[in-house]
Amino acid sequence: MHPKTHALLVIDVQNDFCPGGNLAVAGGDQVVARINSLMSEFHTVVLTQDWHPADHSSFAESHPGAAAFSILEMPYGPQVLWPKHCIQGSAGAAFHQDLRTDPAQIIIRKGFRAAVDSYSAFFENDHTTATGLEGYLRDRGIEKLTLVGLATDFCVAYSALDAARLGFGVTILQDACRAIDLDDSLAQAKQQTSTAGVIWA
Ligand code: VGL
Ligand code: ZN
Repeated sequence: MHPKTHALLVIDVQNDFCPGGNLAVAGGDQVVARINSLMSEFHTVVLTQDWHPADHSSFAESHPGAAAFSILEMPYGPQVLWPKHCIQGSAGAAFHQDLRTDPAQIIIRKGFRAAVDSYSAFFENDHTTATGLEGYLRDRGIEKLTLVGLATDFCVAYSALDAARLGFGVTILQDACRAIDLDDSLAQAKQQTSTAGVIWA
């Protein structure tokens, strides 16, 4: 068992990021068993859920003529346009059916504002709007985080980067994550997070 000051943060293990889903990550379902067993090692388990309205601005479908996986300049910076995914209340937004959810003491939903995406579990992509997770973790005396889930190079990496900048000790367990790897995004994510002090284990 890890000390009580060390929490497990499980990012977006949802059907749309698993094979057959609308934004399927290769091998996304392969992380479930490992994450389930890791949950038994932590006193505090946090789950996150990507949770978009149907007209979300990060969807290519919201921008007529725009191709999926192209980049659009938004008021808050460049944004990848994704296929529609994780629509609030849909089967695609549900957690993978085999993921243990009972050990989770809080589920953080993100990306529910149509105008701004949220890769990170801490801040939306404008880098200023907070989800409240920082306050929750600090109130609970959490100092260290282990991150797992989907996708390594987007929501896991952005969450890790913010957590490290906020002063948490952060480890990403690579074998419990899977990546989208768009245009070298995995290598870039590793580089950027490592510079911020994130440990890739
Ligand atoms: C994610 C792209 C869009 C993720 C979420 O969970 O990594 N990626 N929305
Ligand atoms: Zn999303």
